This record gives sequence, structure tokens and C-alpha cells, in this order.
Amino acid sequence: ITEKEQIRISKFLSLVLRHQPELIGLQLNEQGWAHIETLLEKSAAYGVSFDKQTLKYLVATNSKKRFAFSPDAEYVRASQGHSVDIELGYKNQKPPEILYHGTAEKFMQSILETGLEKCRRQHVHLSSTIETAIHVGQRHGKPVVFTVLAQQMYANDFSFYLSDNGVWLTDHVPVIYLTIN
Ligand code: HQG
Repeated sequence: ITEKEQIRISKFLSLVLRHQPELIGLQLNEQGWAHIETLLEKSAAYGVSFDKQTLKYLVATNSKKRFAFSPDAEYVRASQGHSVDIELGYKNQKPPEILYHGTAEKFMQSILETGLEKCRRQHVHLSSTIETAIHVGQRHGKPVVFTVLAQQMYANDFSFYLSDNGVWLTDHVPVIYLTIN
């Protein structure tokens, strides 16, 4: 399998496991899991063919570990990044003192007015390092990084979740907890 093909299938998996399962007639369960055999069948019928071996390889080698298998290895899901309404089931836990959010300069003004919103996704995504935040921000334009006073938020009863692939998630970050890095 070529690298180009790997990227194509990974992007397709992000699309159907995070945003549009209905595109191929796939159903995710309440925790976002897709039955692997069904996923393979429906993908092939849609014109994106890959076997279980390839799926295992992609899940294992994915640069951001975006996908995970269920303990019984019958199901696969995206570990974060969803726009579809599912319940990932991560436990609320105490975050590090500081987390970072990378975004683009063009969103700065709006963020300083309303805080960080989840927009199309199910959560606001936060990074534990500035480097990662810069990468996330670059996807949208000239990057800027906000520092989030995560532990202060937690002390004030905001919930934080750590995804299986190390991304911190929360529902909303009010402006008072934000500074520009
Ligand atoms: C911005 C990638 C205006 C927010 C990454 C972001 C991440 C506001 C954009 C994951 C705003 C939404 C998520 C406000 C937030 N006004 N703009 N009040 N509040 N925004 O893509 O965090 O590669 O939905 O700053 O690594 O960029 O896909 O979120 O720029 O983990 O696996 O609205 O996606 O992972 O953009 O990225 P996104 P994100 P993957």
C-alpha cells in the first residue's frame, strides 16, 4: 500500500468515523464504535476498498493515533474530533496547570469576544504542548497559540477529558481563562 493510498484511506476513515457515517450507510453506536466487518463492506460498496489487515496497519501507524480498536477487536472508532453526536465515555479528570489551543490569527478577535467554542465539533480541543498547538493552528492559517488556565477552570467545576490519543477536551473556555501566548 502506497503512502498516498494510506493517506486517502485515513482521511476517508476520519470522514465516516467522525463526521458522516451516513455517507456510506454506516451506523456508529452510542460510543462512536463502528463494526469493523460492516465498515469494510460499506466502504468497498462506496468504492474505497481495504481489508482488515490494512485497517490494522493504518490504526497502528497513524501519525496522531486517531483511531482505536475496541478491547474485543470487533469495533473501531475515532478517539476524538467528532462532529456527530456520540458519547466517548472518557472520565472527567484533572488537567495539567496549563493547556494550549492553536488557532489562526483570523479567529483571534472572535475568540477574545466569546471564548473558545466547539464550533462544529463535540468539544474544544486543547494540546498539552505549544508545538502541537502550533501544528493544529497552522491547519487554519497563520497560527496563534492561546494559553488556557486549565487547572483553574477545573477548580471552578469545568470538566476535562483526555482522549485515548492524548488530546484534551472540554466544552467551552471562557475568555477569562485565556491569554495569548
Ligand atoms: C476556532 C485536528 C471563532 C478554533 C487537531 C478552531 C485537533 C473560534 C476552529 C482537532 C472560536 C475550529 C480539532 C470563536 C474556536 N470564534 N473561531 N469563538 N472558538 N474557534 O478544526 O481545534 O488532524 O473544529 O480555534 O489536531 O482546530 O483532525 O478545531 O481554529 O485535535 O486528527 O474554530 O482536529 O485533529 O476548527 O482541531 P476545528 P481544531 P485531526
